[in-house]
Amino acid sequence: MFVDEVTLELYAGDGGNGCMAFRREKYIEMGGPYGGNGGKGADIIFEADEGLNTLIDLRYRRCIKGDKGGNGLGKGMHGAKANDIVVRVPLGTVITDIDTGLIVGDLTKHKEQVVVAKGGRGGRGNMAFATHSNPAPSFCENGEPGEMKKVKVELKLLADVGLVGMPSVGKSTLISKISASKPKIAEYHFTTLKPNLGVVKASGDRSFVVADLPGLIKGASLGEGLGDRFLRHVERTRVIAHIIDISAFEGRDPYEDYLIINSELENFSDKLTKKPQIVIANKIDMPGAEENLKKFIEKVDVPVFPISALTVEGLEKVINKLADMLDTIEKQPLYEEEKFESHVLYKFKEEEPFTITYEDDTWVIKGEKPEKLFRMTKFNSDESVLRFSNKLKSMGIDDKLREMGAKTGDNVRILDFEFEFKE
Ligand SMILES: Nc1nc2c(ncn2[C@@H]2O[C@H](COP(=O)(O)OP(=O)(O)OP(=O)(O)O)[C@@H](O)[C@H]2O)c(=O)[nH]1
Ligand SMILES: [Mg+2]
Repeated sequence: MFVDEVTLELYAGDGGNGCMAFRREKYIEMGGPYGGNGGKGADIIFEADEGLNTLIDLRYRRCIKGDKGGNGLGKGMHGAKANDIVVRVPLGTVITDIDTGLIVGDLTKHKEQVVVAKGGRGGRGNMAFATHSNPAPSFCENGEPGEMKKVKVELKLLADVGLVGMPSVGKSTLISKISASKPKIAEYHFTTLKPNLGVVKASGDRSFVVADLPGLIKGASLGEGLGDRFLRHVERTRVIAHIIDISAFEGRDPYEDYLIINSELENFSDKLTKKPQIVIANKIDMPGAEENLKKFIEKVDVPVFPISALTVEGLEKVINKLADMLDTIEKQPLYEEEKFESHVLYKFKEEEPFTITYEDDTWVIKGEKPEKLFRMTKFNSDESVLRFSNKLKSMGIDDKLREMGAKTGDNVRILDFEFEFKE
């Protein structure tokens, strides 16, 4: 099975909790705080692997979870960092964050990696909080929660030229003659059910990659036949080679075929109509093909190359023409809208750090920052509660509550924690 799209839920590992402990040893009085930090939670990393060519391994996974970092321990021992999870995918894999619609990874080189969901940092132990003014803090932090992301993982084959056309026009026959690729060839429609790639050698030591795709028919964009889902692979090719059966052996008019396929390309994406295209008129060896070719050329204004994939007539000319075209077309950035420099791409939503609403006589605070602070606080000592409220104050939450009219004694809630507002 050829799988080229899956959606996954990723849960990076939470950080380990910090530890609260004090040094207790013979002859050492007031040993001081001695609780270590928690370890970092597991990142979820995607890595390109040239040995893979489908996303089938991810098909039934649906959700990937990273381990939590180790908890900190007494005697100043830090928790162990969790092992990162490395998800191997084929070259040409694009990972999109479903919630934001942003592309978070586009893996095109062997061993290239991208951290898609970051593990939480470990919570600090009380040793880390010691200061001059508070040399023996009796509080520690919980680990930071790991990132949670819903992603779409898509495979977009990396080819220079995409072969598109109606079924049985000879796309697979062509790739089998110009490259080492050996796809199935037969006289019935939809012989090819998944894309095939082949490397083609041209004159002057040049080479390029061709993708043979399943056939398209009228209404492919509406799901007819195999539908248009394989056209995603053409989105990143540089040239479209449009194959038609100029022998009209099956009774269809080649010019009509040409128009139908172009309108299916257009329905799929504007990007496809902007790509340079050549027409390859195949099966020129058949009776009547030459006359059809003359009529066809009069109607179109794109270069037309008559060939016979069967007898290999005209193949050299087409190959060199494609190589010439590729020489003049720069390898474009894959995503013009989303250029990214390094392999790690993080974009955060520009948002208010928190929101406050008044519901059922309670001030409800929401937002990633205060919620994270809540999750990382261990409410087991007065000191840690005090630290929590000081942090809220420094985020500007106190001021905002006052501004909105909160009074001493009012209820305030973060997640499921309720407390009273104090002036
Ligand atoms: N006479 C002649 N027959 C050809 C030529 N090229 C392909 N054929 C025949 O056309 C039929 C279909 O060829 P394929 O290469 O499987 O066609 P396809 O475009 O890959 O078809 P799908 O995968 O079904 O979309 C086969 O029987 C081929 O032998 C040619 O140049 N001349
Ligand atoms: Mg085929």
